[in-house]
Amino acid sequence: MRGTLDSEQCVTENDSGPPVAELIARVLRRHSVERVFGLCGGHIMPLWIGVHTAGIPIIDVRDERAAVHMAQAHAELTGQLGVALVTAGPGITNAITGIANAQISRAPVLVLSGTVPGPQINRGALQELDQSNLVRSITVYASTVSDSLQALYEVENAAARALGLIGEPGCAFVDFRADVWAAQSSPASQVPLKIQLRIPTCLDKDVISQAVELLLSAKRPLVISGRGARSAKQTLLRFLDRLDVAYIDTGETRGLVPATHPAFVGAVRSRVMNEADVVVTVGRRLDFQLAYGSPAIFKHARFIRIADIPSELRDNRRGVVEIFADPGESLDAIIELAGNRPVVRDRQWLRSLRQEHRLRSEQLSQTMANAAPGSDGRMHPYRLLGAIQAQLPPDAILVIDGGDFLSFARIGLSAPTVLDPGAFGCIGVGVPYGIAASLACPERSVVVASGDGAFGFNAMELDTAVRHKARAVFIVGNNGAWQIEVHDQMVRYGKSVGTRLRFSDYAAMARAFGMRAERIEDANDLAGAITRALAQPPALLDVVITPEAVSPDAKSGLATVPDLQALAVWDQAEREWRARPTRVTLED
Ligand SMILES: Cc1ncc(C[n+]2csc(CCOP(=O)(O)OP(=O)(O)O)c2C)c(N)n1
Ligand SMILES: [Mg+2]
Repeated sequence: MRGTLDSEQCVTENDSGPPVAELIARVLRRHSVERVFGLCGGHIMPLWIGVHTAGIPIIDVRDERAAVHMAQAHAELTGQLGVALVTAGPGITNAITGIANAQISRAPVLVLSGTVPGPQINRGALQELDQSNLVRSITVYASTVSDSLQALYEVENAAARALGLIGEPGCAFVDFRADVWAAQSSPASQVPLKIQLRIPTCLDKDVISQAVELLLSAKRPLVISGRGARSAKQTLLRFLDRLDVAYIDTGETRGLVPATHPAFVGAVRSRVMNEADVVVTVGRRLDFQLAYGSPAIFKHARFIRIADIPSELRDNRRGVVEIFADPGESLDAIIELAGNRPVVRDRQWLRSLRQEHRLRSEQLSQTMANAAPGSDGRMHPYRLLGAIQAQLPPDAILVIDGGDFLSFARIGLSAPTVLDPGAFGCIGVGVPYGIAASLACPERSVVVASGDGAFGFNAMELDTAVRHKARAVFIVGNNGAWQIEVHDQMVRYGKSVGTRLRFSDYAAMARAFGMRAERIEDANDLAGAITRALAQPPALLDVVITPEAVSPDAKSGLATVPDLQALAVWDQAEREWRARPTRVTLED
């Protein structure tokens, strides 16, 4: 079940027809929109004021891109619609990165805007742009409202589309001709809508039974979760317990299954992908992070794919069993049908995976505690990450961002909820995600760990954090460079070009906005500074680290963009597999 939309009572029979802007504000309120992220402008002013009058807080930002990133984080953390309100022309072009990121993440985000009044179309009007056409290829729905009668319908429809009530979830876009805002919404536009749309789960017993047979008889089963599994945490845990499988997560569901769970073998990801004989994807696309499901990497696997949207059901690699239904209900049905029947497992394999995973995790903890500084005397990023992890509250929301620093953080930090730049590689999300997370979950600590380059994109939003009392702690891994790119350039071209920054004083920058901030250059000062920051957010720690540390992503060749696969080693495996005289591509 993905929720319902109900706009009854947005308007009443006695209502003589409020102006469109007011009507839309009421619709948003009716749909429990908790806050709207945006940046004001004349083309949206009536709705901006209407939203405020309707009692919905507005989080006013410094760049529209940040507003959409915040709406996305809000949506991902609450499961509710995230709403951004941005103005015409450059307001939209600034928002494009956020729109594309939300769409690729399948996050339910509604972007509302205004555009030139009808009588001025094509006459060189201020901020004129064919906005809905521009964003159509990166949204699930894009439409321009020129007629007040369509206003309610369009917003309802776009919200339903964003939430995935009638298809893939993602970013939906509606803009309004500015002359429509003030138009009275006639009774015809006020027909109370009660949309209770959802794709009913209709589990096919035969298909569930095929999944059960395949799973029970698998020797080396692996489960991988993604976006679609987020609402099925408890069922997923029961599934892992009952069926005695190996499990890896991905950025989309990091933290969903605690790193301490016996099924979790994230430290031996490549090995388990190579060796599994049955792979269950739960609401997860087989994208570049999962080697496109290629038989060159998943060498022995048959797939069971479970998803409630097509893009997570049959992309890249078909399943021998495909369950198109709510992931939680599907896992439940499998558990129930499996009953008490025994599983056939390669126990030695599971044991050795767990052992290797444990060993590597222990080695990592050692490295994090002791990693030596660079020849420049600056601390290793692992020392910083170790100090953060040591004080991270158990309920923390963690936001990680950057190049090398993201790669180190992905491995070195864990928390029950983790947000990162995602499959779009959208660096710069850290600050806005952290702000939205603090506002959405004020009872939880929020820590943003970002590379200095990634931090810079939306650094101005520190001002937004202060103004809106977003209680996040921002930690900058300051290595004075776009370092993962420096590494790639040095290895492949023997020189670095346009990739060095300065070890700028980001603490001074934060203080300029009225935020508590410290700059740290000595690892011995970390613990005290982190304690102080956590005690009094919002706060920023600017931590100088060595650029010499080579991250796992730099080593794996992610930054070099190989032709066939994302990682050099997978690329090589794919090449060899493709060169083989006979390839088996069809599942039996
Ligand atoms: C918007 C955008 N621009 C550029 C890139 C390419 N890119 C990926 S990581 C990275 C370096 C990030 O630098 P920083 O945040 O300082 O992390 P570091 O590698 O230095 O640890 C760059 C430029 C990208 N993914 N997205
Ligand atoms: Mg950097």
